[in-house]
Amino acid sequence: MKTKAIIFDLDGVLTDSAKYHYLAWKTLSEELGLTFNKEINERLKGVSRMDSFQIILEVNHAEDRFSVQEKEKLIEKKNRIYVDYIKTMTPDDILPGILPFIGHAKKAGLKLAVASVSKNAGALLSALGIADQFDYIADAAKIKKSKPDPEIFLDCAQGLRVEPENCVGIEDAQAGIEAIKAAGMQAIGIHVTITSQEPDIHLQSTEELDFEQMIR
Ligand code: B16
Ligand code: MG
Repeated sequence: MKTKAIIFDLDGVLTDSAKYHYLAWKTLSEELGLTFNKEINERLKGVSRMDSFQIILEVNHAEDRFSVQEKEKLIEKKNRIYVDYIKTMTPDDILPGILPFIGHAKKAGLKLAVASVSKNAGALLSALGIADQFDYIADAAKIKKSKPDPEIFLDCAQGLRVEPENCVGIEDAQAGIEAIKAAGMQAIGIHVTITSQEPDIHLQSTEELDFEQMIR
């Protein structure tokens, strides 16, 4: 099947903002006396803010500790910590290999989209100076189901007016790989901690992205 579009995840693919999500959740968890570590963090990749907090609470057997309003306030607090981190980000924070890969794809006439469930995606893409490189950026506020549901990837395909079978998705999270495959697309994984479905191509870093070799 001919590739007509490439759909990028943001956190962990275009830039390493995943580390700031981790640090922000760690700060909040420590304040609340909750256990939080890299293993738990892996499960939060591609998962919405509230769903992420629910996972942390579940792991700590603390599902009933806070009311809905308290949870809303706490995730807002996590977001303020995260937003402070990403304020420091610049075009220098785009991961290696991404800009040449985007350049090749555009030259070949492919459409490009961003499938991030982050409500900070617009601000982050602007800070990186690449918002205008994409033909479509999914609006996380309109996406009802977190990855591994295929909703956000199907929304991007629709936004680009390209059939899912002609799309390639690039993800760093297991939930994202499952979402891409469930959408009927080809998946490129970047340093994914694989616990179930494997991507079609698995790379250790964005530096290994090679347009000529990987996109048909
Ligand atoms: P926010 P992605 C996801 O972005 C992150 O992987 C996930 O860790 C985060 O909880 C989610 O965005 C929501 O982000 O709190 O900024 O709305 O990987 O889909 O680009
Ligand atoms: Mg990601």
